[in-house]
Amino acid sequence: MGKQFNIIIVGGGIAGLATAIALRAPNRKITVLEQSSLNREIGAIISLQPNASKIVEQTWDLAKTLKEKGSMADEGFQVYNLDGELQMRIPLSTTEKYGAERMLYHRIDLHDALKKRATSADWPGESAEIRVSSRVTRCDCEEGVVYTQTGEKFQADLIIGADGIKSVIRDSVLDTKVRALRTGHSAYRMTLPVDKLLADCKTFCDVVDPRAPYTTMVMAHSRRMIMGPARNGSVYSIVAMVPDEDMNEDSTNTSWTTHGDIPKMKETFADFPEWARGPLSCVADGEVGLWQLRDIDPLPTWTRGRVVLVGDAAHAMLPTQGQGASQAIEDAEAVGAFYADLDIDKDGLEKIKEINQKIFACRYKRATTIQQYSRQAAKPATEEGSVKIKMSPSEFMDYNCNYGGALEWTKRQEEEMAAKEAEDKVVEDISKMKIVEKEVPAQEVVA
Ligand SMILES: Cc1cc2nc3c(=O)[nH]c(=O)nc-3n(C[C@H](O)[C@H](O)[C@H](O)COP(=O)(O)OP(=O)(O)OC[C@H]3O[C@@H](n4cnc5c(N)ncnc54)[C@H](O)[C@@H]3O)c2cc1C
Ligand SMILES: *[C@@H]1O[C@H](CO)[C@@H](O)[C@H](O)[C@H]1NC(C)=O
Ligand SMILES: *[C@@H]1O[C@H](CO)[C@@H](O)[C@H](O)[C@H]1NC(C)=O
Ligand SMILES: CC(=O)N[C@H]1CO[C@H](CO)[C@@H](O)[C@@H]1O
Repeated sequence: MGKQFNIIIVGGGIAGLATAIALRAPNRKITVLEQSSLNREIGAIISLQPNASKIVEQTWDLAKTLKEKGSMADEGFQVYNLDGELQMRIPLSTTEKYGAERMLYHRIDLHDALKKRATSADWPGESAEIRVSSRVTRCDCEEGVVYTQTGEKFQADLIIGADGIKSVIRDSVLDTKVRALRTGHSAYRMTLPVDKLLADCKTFCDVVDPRAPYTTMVMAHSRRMIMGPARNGSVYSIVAMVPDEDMNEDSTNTSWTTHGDIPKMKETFADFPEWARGPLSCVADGEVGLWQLRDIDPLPTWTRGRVVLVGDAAHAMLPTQGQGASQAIEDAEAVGAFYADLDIDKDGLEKIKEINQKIFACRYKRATTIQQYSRQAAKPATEEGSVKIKMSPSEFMDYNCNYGGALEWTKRQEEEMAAKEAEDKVVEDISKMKIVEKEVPAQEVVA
């Protein structure tokens, strides 16, 4: 047996754990450095789009584990307007079209399942080790060294920057401080027991069955509520998005997450249909969080030397498409696929740099397009003063779901590129012809 392939993953969130799973193989040592104690993963529901749920449930074989925890396949979208009228109802069984379902999980359940899959000896490949309370402060990308706050130093052949939207690894990769940007949007988040909704919130339950695996949205011009169930329909999650300036809270508080003030939240949504406001009165004080939503601009690169960025560190995005975790999982699959054949006995730094570039080239366009679309989808949903919704939630479904993994995607991109080059050549030829045409009268004028 030859040398061991030594990998450090900075960050034990969804991106970091997923990458640990994807990289697991014999003779590889994977260490995840996580700043927190990993015990306080925040609740609420997270959805995975079909391409990502396929990776998690089928490729990584976690369907059964997640089912036991109460995972639910989302059966569709329904959208109501400010008058409380149903605007559209789109049944959404994606299996036939995309080969997997859009899944709804409790965030804690998904995180736990990934953690176990990365660290348990029950799965093939060497299990990853998670070191908690290890806050990384900086990284030497060429040497492959990370330093922790407590003065520890770790060296590896490959370093994965999975340290989220405030990534410090990103700063080392780009050699500059990249700031998370305020997007002008905030979101109230709350998770209610369904039993409580059924007992205390009858007007709401008459319109929406909180146990049914359906995503419900109420869209006003600039505010919206997005809701759905998790854990076999026993809990119900509500995200209420609002532009910062429409929020009745003190928006001078620049903390990213604060305690949401229920009376102020209710004031902000006062013109919403009575049934939709019901749950806002059902929730207990202290159970509402207010998040200021931030994202980052597309980065010029995700890699330098032995380091490659994944997840929010590479492409933090607004939650309007519910794609943050899905894109993190697709990144992880890509890292696993491109590193599958690395032979650490033969391949050195040059090969690692080359693979990291391939990962970036494969993932950049798709993740960036979805990131930009998530920003665009945060824009007002109706024309000012109108109740008609211009945004169709099915619009982007095809693009979101049409992804068969990193290698397939690279092949497809290359084909598209070749097709585009051929097309550009035709366009170029045509434009040359036009220039000639235009030059003729000009010459005539001169003459
Ligand atoms: C309101 C809201 C709703 C969302 N809803 C959805 C949804 O429905 N579907 C979806 O797909 N996505 C959703 N997302 C996005 C999703 O949560 C993230 O995009 C996804 O979890 C990927 O995260 P990550 O692992 O890259 O980063 P994070 O989850 O931020 O994890 C980063 C980890 O790194 C650790 N860390 C950070 N810095 C350091 C350091 N210096 N040293 C060591 N460790 C460090 C952190 O403690 C953390 O554990 C939502 C986000 C928000 C804000
Ligand atoms: C969810 O339902 C499945 C069966 O459909 C069951 O096996 C599982 O134990 C349930 N889990 C929870 C948390 O309710
Ligand atoms: C801002 O929010 C934080 C977190 O909830 C809180 O501790 C702090 O007191 C708030 N500051 C102001 C000025 O409201
Ligand atoms: C879930 C899933 O994998 N869906 C689609 C992903 O993309 C490929 C094509 O690239 C489709 O064939 C899958 O149906």
